[in-house]
Parts: sequence; C-alpha cells; structure tokens
Amino acid sequence: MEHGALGNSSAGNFILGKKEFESRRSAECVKRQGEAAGRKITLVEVPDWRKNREITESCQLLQQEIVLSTSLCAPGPHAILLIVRTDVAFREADRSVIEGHVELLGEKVWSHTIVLFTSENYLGDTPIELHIESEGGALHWLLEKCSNRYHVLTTESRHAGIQVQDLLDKVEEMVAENSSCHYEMDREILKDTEERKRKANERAHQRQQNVQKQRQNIRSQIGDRKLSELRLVLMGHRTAGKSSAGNTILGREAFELKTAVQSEFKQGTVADREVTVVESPCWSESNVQNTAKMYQLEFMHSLFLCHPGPHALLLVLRVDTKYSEMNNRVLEEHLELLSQNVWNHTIVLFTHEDWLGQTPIERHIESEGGALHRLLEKCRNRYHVLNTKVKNDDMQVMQLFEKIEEMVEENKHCYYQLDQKILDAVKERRRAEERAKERELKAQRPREENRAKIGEYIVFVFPHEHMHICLKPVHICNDNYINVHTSA
Ligand SMILES: Nc1nc2c(ncn2[C@@H]2O[C@H](COP(=O)(O)OP(=O)(O)OP(=O)(O)O)[C@@H](O)[C@H]2O)c(=O)[nH]1
Ligand SMILES: [Mg+2]
Repeated sequence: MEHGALGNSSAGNFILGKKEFESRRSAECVKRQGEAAGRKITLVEVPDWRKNREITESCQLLQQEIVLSTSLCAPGPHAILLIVRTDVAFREADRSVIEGHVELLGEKVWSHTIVLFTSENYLGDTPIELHIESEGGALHWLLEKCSNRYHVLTTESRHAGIQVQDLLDKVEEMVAENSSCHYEMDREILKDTEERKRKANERAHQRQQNVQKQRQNIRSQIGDRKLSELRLVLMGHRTAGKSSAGNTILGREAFELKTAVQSEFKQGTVADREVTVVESPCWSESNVQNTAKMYQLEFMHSLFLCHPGPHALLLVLRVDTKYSEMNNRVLEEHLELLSQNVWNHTIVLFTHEDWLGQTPIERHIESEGGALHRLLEKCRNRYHVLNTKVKNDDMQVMQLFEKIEEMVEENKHCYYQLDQKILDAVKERRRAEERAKERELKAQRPREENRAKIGEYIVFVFPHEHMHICLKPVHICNDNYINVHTSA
C-alpha cells in the first residue's frame, strides 16, 4: 500500500529483484509472485490513494480494491507494507488519510503492518531515525500504530539483496509476534465486497454494450459527416482537470495550469475542425447562492464566449475521486443558472484515466453508483475519459469529437442556444465592469491630486539605533530641503 503516488511498483520490483510490476498505475490490485532471499513471495500491489484526500473523498472502486487486496494472497497476507516517502513531509493531515484507508482492512491490521520508507537515496548516509525524530508527531503516531516496525528501501542502492533480506527477516519476526498467524480479513466484509465487485463488473459490461448500441444507432444516421466548427465549454470543480483537458483537446499548452476567476478562451484547428474551447472558472465548493455575484456572472459569461452557443458543455470530473452528493448538488445548482435543456448538451468528461490503467471507466461508474449515476442519467449516458498526461494520443480526442457530433445529431443539429438569462447576465457583467472602472478612477483621482500637492517624500534612514527621526512632508522646490528633526 502506498501513501501518495511514488510507485509501489518500484518497491515490488525491488523486492522481487526483477521487473514484474509495470510502472503504469492501475485502479485494480496487481498480484505478482517470485522468489527473494530463498523464500517464495507473493506481492499484491494496491492502487494508490491521493495523499491529501480523506477516505470519504476516495472513490468506491479504490475502497473495494483495498479490501479485496487481502483475498489475492489467500488465506491472508503475512505483512502489510505501508510505503511512506522520506523526501516529502509527513504532516498531521496525512495521519487521518492513512488511518482511514488502512483501517478499511479492519482495526487489527496494524499489528501486521510495517512502515516501508522509500526514496531514491534521498537520505544518503543519514540514519532514518534522524528523519523520524525530525518529522515528529504525525510520523511518531504512525510508527506507534505499527509497534515501531519500519524498514528503509533505498531503491537506488547496490545492496539490494541485504535490504530485502533484512525486510523479510523483519516480516518473519512480526509473524512470530502474531503467534505465527497471517492477517485475516473479516469474512463477511470480504464476501460482501466481492459480491459488490462482481455485480459492478456485470453492470459495467452491460453499460458498455448499451452505450455502444446507442452510439451505433446515431452513427448510422451521421455517416462520415462531421462538424467543421466545434465550440466547447469546460466546467467543473477546482482542479478537476479543466485546463489540462483543454490543452489535450487543442493539442498544445494553450491554458496555464493555474486557478483563474475569469473565463479563458482559446482556439485552434484540430482534426480539420475549428475548435473553440472556453474554460469557465472553477465551481465554488459550497452553495451557489452563497457565491459572489461576480462569480455567477462570470460563469454565465463563459457560455457567451462561445457565441452563438456551445455545441457541448463538458462537465469535468476526476476518476480517482469520489463524486459526492454535495459535489452533485453544487453542479446541479450551477446548471440551474442556465435553461432547462442544458442537460441535452452536456457530456461528463472524466480526467486522470491513467489512474484507471486497464480498468474500464464503466467499472468506476458502476462502483460509485448514487450521485454519479444520476448525473449520467441526466446526460443521457454520455461520457468520455481522457488521460491528459499522454501526449500525441489523437484517438482520445477524436473519440470525444465523435461523441459531441453524435450529441449534436441527437439534438437535431442544434447547439446550446444562448438564452435571455445569459444575455442579461452578460449585460449586467458589462455594466459592473464599467462601474468598476469608474470607481477605480474615482479612487485614483484624489490620490493623484494629493500627490501633486505634497510632492514626494524623501526618507533618510540612519543606521544608528538611538537616532529617532521625524520626517515632515515638504513640497520640494528648487531651493527647498527636507526638514528633518532628529533627537538622539
Ligand atoms: N495524472 C494525471 N494528472 C492530471 C490529469 N489531468 C489533470 N491532471 C493534473 O491535475 C492537476 C489539476 O489540473 P488542471 O488542469 O489545472 O485542473 P483545473 O480544473 O483547470 O484546475 P482549476 O482551474 O485550478 O480549477 C494538475 O496537476 C494536472 O497536471 C490526468 O489525466 N492525469
Ligand atoms: Mg484551470
């Protein structure tokens, strides 16, 4: 198990002494077997969780896989190796993130856990104990939970054999302390999770087929026709991947990866289409009614930038994060600012496909259920998944364009038309802009007048600690010097 993405895979390969695990991430557990230090070893790599996200924010797929990891090394693992990086601070917040994820296996799991510190020789010759003592509180808590069991793997080191031998010795000592027992997961929880995974896989398969059928029907009507122009709006929560998705669509670094309050507008020619992409400002995490009016107007304005209206609204969501009821409420409240038929023009665009690895997106959808299901129903089962980290993968963008064109076909060749509500919001935003300029000028005028009256201040700083200086502002004339009163 790994806290924060570093790559369990490299630790797994290091222990087995060969490249058994791929460095590619996977949302499902990966099992490998081999030999190390004269023992037969089964290693199960658990998908990583986001370092700063609580268990309540982790998606169901990840939670299920953590639980099921124990059944891949039946009858149960001798050790749970919790990988912690030494080159990153271990903060108080990490404590509850780790606790939530590890304890999915049950509270007793701590007596079978060893903290495995990894780094690419970040510590050099510095003893790990110095790192532990310097980090303090939260890391001490973790080590106490594991009865002070830890080991360091320096994956760059040449002494791999000795490091692995030492680690396996520590595992054996721990097993002896546990009355020669391996860890056994609660059978009911395990059975229930297995059943949920089985059903999710069935439904995922069914969903894939339904989508395929639905798309084939529309495709047969479209033939080879494609739109010469595409206008798209990216919207979603903070750091969902809007700018990255925009860059992947346009095939260049058009959007900067920084949070902006104002909408951004970029254009380009992609696959023989003139593409306009607008990124609307990220949604506030709370109630839309409580957000500043300026922000609401900016959100409406982002659609206006796609004049006469966007072909698609892309709702951007991360696949590696839970889509909660609260997220859904905020999203719905935003779309309610627009007209009712907005749902006919929306597609859910998942990012972070690389986290899924070989796992189909449908497995994530079916494991999540609840709010995500309802959202997809509203979008009539239209979704797409992107890995924005991969460059020059034209296929993922082409497929998105095809899905957008199918949606436009379903909408009888119509894009989302800007309604009066949006036009009113744009007018209100312009008026606010004009008033803002006037206010700025008004605020500047008296300052400039004062400045002209008093001239400039000149400040002398004497490097004598007992010298008190009183400076009086004076108008600087040709023959005027500054009036300085000093007292020691
Ligand atoms: N691994 C991976 N990282 C991604 C992917 N998409 C986005 N990211 C990362 O996620 C982080 C946020 O991405 P942005 O594109 O800035 O997200 P955003 O929604 O525009 O963020 P704000 O505008 O700040 O709300 C960045 O560190 C990206 O590199 C993806 O498909 N895979
Ligand atoms: Mg952005």
